[in-house]
Amino acid sequence: MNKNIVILGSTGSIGTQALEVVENLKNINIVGLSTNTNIDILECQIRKYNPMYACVMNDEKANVLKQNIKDTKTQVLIGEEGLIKLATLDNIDTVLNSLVGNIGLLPTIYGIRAKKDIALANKETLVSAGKLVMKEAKNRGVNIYPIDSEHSAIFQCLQGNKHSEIEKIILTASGGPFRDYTNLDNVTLEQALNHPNWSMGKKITIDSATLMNKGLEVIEAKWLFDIDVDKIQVIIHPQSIIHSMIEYKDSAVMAQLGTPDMKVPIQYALAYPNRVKNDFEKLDLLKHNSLTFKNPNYELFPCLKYAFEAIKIGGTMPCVLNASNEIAVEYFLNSHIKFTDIPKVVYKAIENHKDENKLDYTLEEVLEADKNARKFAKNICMSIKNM
Ligand code: MN3
Repeated sequence: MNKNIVILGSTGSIGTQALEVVENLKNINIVGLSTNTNIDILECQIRKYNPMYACVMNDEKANVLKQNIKDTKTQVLIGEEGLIKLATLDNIDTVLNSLVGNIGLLPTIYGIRAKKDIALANKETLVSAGKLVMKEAKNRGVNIYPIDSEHSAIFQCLQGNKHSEIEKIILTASGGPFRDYTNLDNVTLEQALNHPNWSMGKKITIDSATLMNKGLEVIEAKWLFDIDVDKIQVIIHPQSIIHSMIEYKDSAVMAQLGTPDMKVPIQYALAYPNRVKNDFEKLDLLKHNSLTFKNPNYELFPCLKYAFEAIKIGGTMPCVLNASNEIAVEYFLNSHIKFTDIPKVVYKAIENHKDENKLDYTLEEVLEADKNARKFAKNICMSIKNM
């Protein structure tokens, strides 16, 4: 059976790999693609896949693209409105959301409301509003297929087993480029961008270096798999061969292994429940002398600690954690603040938000908390920058 999909964020790391997967699967039609500003790559994709629609976040770039692809039938949409239109098109089955950051939230929510299945790489969506997103999905009978490698692993380990018999989830982390460091005061942007195992976009690479990525994934796992955070254990596994595990009540542990290649979880999300033959690199365990494990250092990587704290507080606190982190990472990427300032900004934003917090929330309250946290975090970053 053919499947019609849109890929939000098709020019990024996950988006381009998703298109490779689509080529291998052969039964998938690309109806829509989108980019933030990368219209040259998007134009190549349009000429190759002939989608009905293409969306560009940036107005000016959208107009340039319109001129450049006049000879094609693809219609150009603009901005968040365009993303929402893509996510709710009548003739699509699945929205693959590989947007970066909280911009992915509304297209996911509207996609779910239009009864589209979601292949989700945008973890910020679940961090900011996991409770809402999962409730909407449940009410409408929509499936959310994880694309994050750890969550795909957990999803795979769940097949054929009972959710009620899960004892705990063991979320593995590569530990990032600084996993063996004892002091991070003088680490550089270049070092932080140099991930040892995975090749990914800049934002997630920095999040991996601070371990905020793992913190966001703890929250993502809590919502995706409806599990108490106290039952989620983070463990550093530098080789990134075991992508995560589930321990069941009978003490059996299920693990999913593979080379660190995002195309595997992307394909599983798009082909589920089928396993389709491909030519991706096979795992050769004989090339790995050992698989090792250790506890994360919560003092050196406080972002991970803050993520656990934020989800335990609940309400819009994880949204504030995520929003302030997005801003701090942006300032770090522009060399305006130091690596060790990132957790400081997040901590201040959490402290600032404490009094306003409540357990349940509406979409409007999430968007409001997000906006306020960004503004607050920007002010903190500016004061650090000008110091
Ligand atoms: Mn991951």
